[in-house]
Amino acid sequence: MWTIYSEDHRLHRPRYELMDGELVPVFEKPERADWVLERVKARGLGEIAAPRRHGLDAALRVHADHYVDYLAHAWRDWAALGRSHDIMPYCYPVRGMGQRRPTDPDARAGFYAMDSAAPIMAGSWQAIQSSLDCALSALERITEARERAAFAVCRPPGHHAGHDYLGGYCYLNNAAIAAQQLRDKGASRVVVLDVDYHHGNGTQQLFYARSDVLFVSIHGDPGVEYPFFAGHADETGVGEGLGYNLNFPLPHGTGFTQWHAALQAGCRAIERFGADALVVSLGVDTYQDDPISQFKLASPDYLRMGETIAALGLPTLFVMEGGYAVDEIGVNMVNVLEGFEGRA
Ligand code: SP5
Ligand code: ZN
Repeated sequence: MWTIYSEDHRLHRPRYELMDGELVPVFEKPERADWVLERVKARGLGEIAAPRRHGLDAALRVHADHYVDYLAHAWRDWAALGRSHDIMPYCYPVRGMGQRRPTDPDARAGFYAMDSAAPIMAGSWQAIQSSLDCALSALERITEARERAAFAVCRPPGHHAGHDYLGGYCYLNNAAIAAQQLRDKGASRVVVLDVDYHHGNGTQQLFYARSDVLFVSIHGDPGVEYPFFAGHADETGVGEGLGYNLNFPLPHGTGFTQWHAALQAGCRAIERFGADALVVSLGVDTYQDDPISQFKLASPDYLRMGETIAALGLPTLFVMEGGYAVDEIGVNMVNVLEGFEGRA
């Protein structure tokens, strides 16, 4: 399958995030994409191509225009104050606050954030756009070149980003935008399958009231894991969307047997749904040595993950999300794709 990759991801390299009460170097770093690309080459997965520019129309189908405008101009307004460190929020509207859209740069940083883990720096917006361009260009391998599958090396990732907020290293929700694009290009029913270790709260939010996009997510139990405030099993959708949101929260220490049972249950629901196309939010932070996660998957397990996803028989777009064990991220990510292609 084709891989779509842009060098522009390097423009986004924030310095710090908060972990255990301490500022630490960001886990979501450019080397992640380097290792993935290297493995794609080493395994001869297929053609590697740069994305074409798509503009923002597709993003505006799922994100608020004032939020996208914030992403585009946040750094300019921040730098105008003479600041050179990454934009990081420190004051957030909570219950009952924050109906009014603020103009102050610090207020805006908090207003548009779910957490402090998606800093913005000078080159971020260009990288964010190139990440989305990768997803949309990879999607065209399926919708226009009529190929079975494609892989987008998206950096920064997207699945924590919601209608009007960033967070968890995510800014534009690449997978959700691709799913909406599939609908807009004629697919009647689309599935987003999220296998990242963390619940894809942004994707869930965007399709929560809709029956045309089924969201299935397997992730660390939000009772004890980020993003805490979404991803519970009783979140099954609302209104028209009731029954079209399926969460599989799993405990810390979960290994592949238990994880794969959840995937198979998710796949049965996907088959019942009768989708025309599948978008996979492909995070490999389920890996046993991931530095911020608590599942116990081993590298060969990712081959089986890919096989099981392939058995759905759907046109499939793979969108890169998390995975922070940089030594193994390439092997694990590409194992899913090779398993999918039946090459292993
Ligand atoms: C795309 C993606 O995978 N985003 C993940 C963002 C996670 N941010 C919060 C991480 C908190 C890590 N806590 C680890 C505690 C270890 N002592
Ligand atoms: Zn994750």
